[in-house]
Amino acid sequence: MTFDLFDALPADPDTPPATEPLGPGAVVLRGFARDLGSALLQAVGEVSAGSPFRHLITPGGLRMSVAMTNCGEQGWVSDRTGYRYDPVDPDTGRPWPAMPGAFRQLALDAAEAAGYPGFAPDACLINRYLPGTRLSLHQDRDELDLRAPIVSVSLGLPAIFLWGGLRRADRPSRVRLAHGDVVVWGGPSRLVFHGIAPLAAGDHALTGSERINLTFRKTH
Ligand code: MD6
Ligand code: FE
Repeated sequence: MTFDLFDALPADPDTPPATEPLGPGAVVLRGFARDLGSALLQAVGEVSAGSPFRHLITPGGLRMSVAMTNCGEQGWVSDRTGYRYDPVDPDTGRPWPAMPGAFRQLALDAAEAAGYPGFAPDACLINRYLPGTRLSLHQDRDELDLRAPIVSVSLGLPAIFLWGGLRRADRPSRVRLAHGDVVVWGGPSRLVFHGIAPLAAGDHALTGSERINLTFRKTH
């Protein structure tokens, strides 16, 4: 028989619960990636040395305020012709940098902790925010397999995540995401509208004035 010493400790009223439900099939894992933060950010630097951050153009012709790059077998891109996943970085003409092992393992572990075992992402979109950068409400629906969840990792400055509903007009709730928080969602919430409110200025020990977000997807 085994028992865990920590089970006997009373809950600390000042410590928020580690897992916060967002909606059906969707959770925030508070601080899940915090200890990996500097290693993940170093790997982001290596990825962006191969495929630099860029401001994509939406099909409507607008320049996105978020700067993006990708790693893995597929990368999410947008241009005047639409949104797509592409195995080749259109800016370099080469495949996207490989997904670092630490990224793949974190995505697998976070998905499992949220109830989605065996998550095998083939794409990691990396978003970079500076003060004022925002991401308007959208659905992630360019992936062929909508049964797989999405795992989203927040690093650096905190942001307000807008969590809406299945209709664009549904009024979003506001959820603060801090360095190391991981959001996992799938199932009935997979097509929920979501976004990021304009980033507030700040100074983070690891990223200075930036927020970095990693979103892992299974696209094929
Ligand atoms: C961000 N995230 O947190 C933007 N999409 O910077 C997303 O758009 C997103 O966090 C799908 C699933 C999780 C996400
Ligand atoms: Fe999204």
